[in-house]
Amino acid sequence: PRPIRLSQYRKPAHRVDRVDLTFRLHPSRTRVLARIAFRPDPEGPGGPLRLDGEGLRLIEAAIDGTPVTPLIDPAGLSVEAPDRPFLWEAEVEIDPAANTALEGLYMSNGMYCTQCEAEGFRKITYYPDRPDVMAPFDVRIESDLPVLLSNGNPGRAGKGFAEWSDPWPKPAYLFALVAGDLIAHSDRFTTAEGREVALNIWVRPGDEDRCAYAMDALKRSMAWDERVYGRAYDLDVFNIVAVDDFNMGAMENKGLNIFNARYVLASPQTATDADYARIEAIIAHEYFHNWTGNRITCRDWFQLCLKEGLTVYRDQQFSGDERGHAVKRIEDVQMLRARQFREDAGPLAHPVRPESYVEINNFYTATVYEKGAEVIGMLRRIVCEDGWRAGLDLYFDRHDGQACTIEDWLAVFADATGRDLSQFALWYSQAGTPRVTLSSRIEDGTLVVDLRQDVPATPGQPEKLPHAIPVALGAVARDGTEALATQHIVLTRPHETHRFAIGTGDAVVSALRGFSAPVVLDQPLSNPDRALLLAHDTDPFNRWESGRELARDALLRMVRDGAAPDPAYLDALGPVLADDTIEPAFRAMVLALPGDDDLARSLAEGGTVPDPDAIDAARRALALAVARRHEDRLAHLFDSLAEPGPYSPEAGPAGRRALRGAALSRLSRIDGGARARALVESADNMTDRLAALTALVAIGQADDALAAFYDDWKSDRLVLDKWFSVQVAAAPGDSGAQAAARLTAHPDFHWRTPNRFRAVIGALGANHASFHAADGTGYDLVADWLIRLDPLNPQTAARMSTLFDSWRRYDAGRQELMRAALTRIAGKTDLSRDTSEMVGRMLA
Ligand code: B3K
Ligand code: ZN
Repeated sequence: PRPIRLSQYRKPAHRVDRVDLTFRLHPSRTRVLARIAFRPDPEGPGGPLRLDGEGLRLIEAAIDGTPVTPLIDPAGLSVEAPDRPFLWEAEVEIDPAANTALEGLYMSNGMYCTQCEAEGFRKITYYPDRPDVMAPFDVRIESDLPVLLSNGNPGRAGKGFAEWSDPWPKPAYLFALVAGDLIAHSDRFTTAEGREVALNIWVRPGDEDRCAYAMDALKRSMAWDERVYGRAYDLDVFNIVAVDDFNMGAMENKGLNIFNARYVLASPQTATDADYARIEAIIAHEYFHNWTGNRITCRDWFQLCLKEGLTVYRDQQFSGDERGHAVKRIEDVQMLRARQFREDAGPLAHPVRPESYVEINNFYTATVYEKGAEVIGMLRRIVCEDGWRAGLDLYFDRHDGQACTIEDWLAVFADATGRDLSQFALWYSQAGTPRVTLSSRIEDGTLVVDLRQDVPATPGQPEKLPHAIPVALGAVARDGTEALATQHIVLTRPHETHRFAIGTGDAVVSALRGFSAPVVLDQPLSNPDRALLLAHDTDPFNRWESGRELARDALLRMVRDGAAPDPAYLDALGPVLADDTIEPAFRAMVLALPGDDDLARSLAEGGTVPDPDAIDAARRALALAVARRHEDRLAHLFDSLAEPGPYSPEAGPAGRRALRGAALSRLSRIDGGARARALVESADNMTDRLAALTALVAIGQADDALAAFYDDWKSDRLVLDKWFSVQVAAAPGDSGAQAAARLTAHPDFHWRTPNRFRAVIGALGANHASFHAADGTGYDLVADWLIRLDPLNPQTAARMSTLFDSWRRYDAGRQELMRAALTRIAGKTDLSRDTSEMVGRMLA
């Protein structure tokens, strides 16, 4: 198929004034009756009525009551239509039970459910399925199922039917319908504007006691958006539904958010602290979309970052406000580097606003989402607080009810502040992670900082222009005091020199504080300099970063030169571990080592071919050395951090559990697993229990604990996902490949359910040494399963194929094996458009 290009955007020929849908639900023969009021757009290209449609059986169609016979093709239909407003009526039949792709109307455990973003509505009825066509929707659902839901406010309901009416014009991708035997966990919220909103979280019977946290997160999100952005909710009900079969996290359908059950359901016994934090973040994210995404949507799918980057940015700010910004920022940057920097460095690199795609579902990426959010953060730093507020107010004011572009977004900030943002706009069009090289010296009480920027070539973009890069920097004197408070500069040229008066003869520059831009910072710091920053930097991000760089340096020398664990690194950890004034969650992050994939990327960037076995061995040796060197402190932490009283998911206790779990994982390497074995039995919550189980798997001592865990949780699908995942993700050396092979033969491996598929195949991809097992068993297993999944669920198969994206980093043997695996996938007959685009880009 030919790529779709941003440059070829054309306005729609027809606008929609109103949509009226009736669903007669049936598992294999659902009838959808559509009455759609169309109007030619005088600014559009004209021509016949063109509607998107896929996999629909057209029963009959009429225009203004006169039957018509449209010309049908695999992508939709065309029919002559009058050059004035007219009513289109069509009846189609669809087969939800046969829909394994989980896009359009499908079934999950007897429940009907939809997923329309990006282009799923065309699998429900014929429609101009593009985000710049917005209309109010009225929906009638006919079914004997007890709960029938759609967007907007409820209307009439009776035996076997329910009606819904959504007054806010919306694009079809925000349409949703749910029907099933569901139970609500209900609450209320009164908006700042005085609107009484009924809140419901709909779940399968038996899950209703696991909704309280999601509901609490929803109410906090609603209050936060009013407080921070002045945005109130705009309907009388807000419904959330948890569904077991879902391709991603959740979906922001207007007034009817649909969630992967794992991002709704939580109880202390079944969910970890990390699960609670993710639930809070995703509930907030989908809720925030109501303004950034729904009220103001995207003109076309190239503008996806308009809603996603901004909404990720907003959910990150929310979580930071709720849980503490220092730790949240570190988590976000770790994720950005692990996923987005990796993407940006390989064959799948693309700009935050891509310029072409074959399958849009392949562009819901870390670049669009996470780098998109970083671009928003940089914009805020550049326009400063007043400009940020003024720009956003103008955005909501000017564009409410519209489908917008990145140009519209930037224009509100240019207009509100009078700034020229044309160079800043390059962040949206240039792919690749810029490298900022920094060197500094002190001359006569002046700190002189030289900065250089390079933007690497990426597929299709050999040459780049310099970016506008906000760099926050300060300096720490040798005695640990702050020699220069944080300065904010914006690097705009390839080379720049900046001077700052400084009150000392010697200081260490703490650059890119708070990770002020999504760049790789190349700053030659000695390990004693890094240790100084780890001990004394006032910027928590750089404090953590310095510890991380010390660990990275130690590990790289172990891998490359066979060095012993660096005693200076081990020493530097001591004061941090012992300092009870430092937040436990932060100390847990300092204790964590860079991951294998992260180290592989460092090695590759430095010109060394990464050896997965050597990386794994080095990480384990360093963890062991930390345990030996700090046994007493770690044991003290483990003993003293046990939480008294009942479990609470709040940041304070969660942080203490994180530090305790980090201590446990180190200690398990020297106590033979004794502490973990005791904890796995005594734990009253899933966080501790899973931490203990993970520690046991990592030392190959988990057989009994895994058997007991299975017995306890075999009937709980979300916990069972954890049981599958931990055995693969935490397996030592390359043993995760055999573990995954064994588990894919387990009777509970329901591979058609994306959560279960990811729990095994995704976990194998996350275990670097196992995925890259030298004999290729990891690659083959993943390729076999992708080939099997692709015809049923192309979206999930295509997404998972990205596990192969860094294949060119490795040695000739592994490259050959990975290329063969990719070629085997590519050669499959009838490979989906989704997967073939991904594999094609990776092999290009
Ligand atoms: N907007 C959805 C993602 C849709 C993915 C389509 N393949 C969830 C979100 O970002 O909130
Ligand atoms: Zn989103």
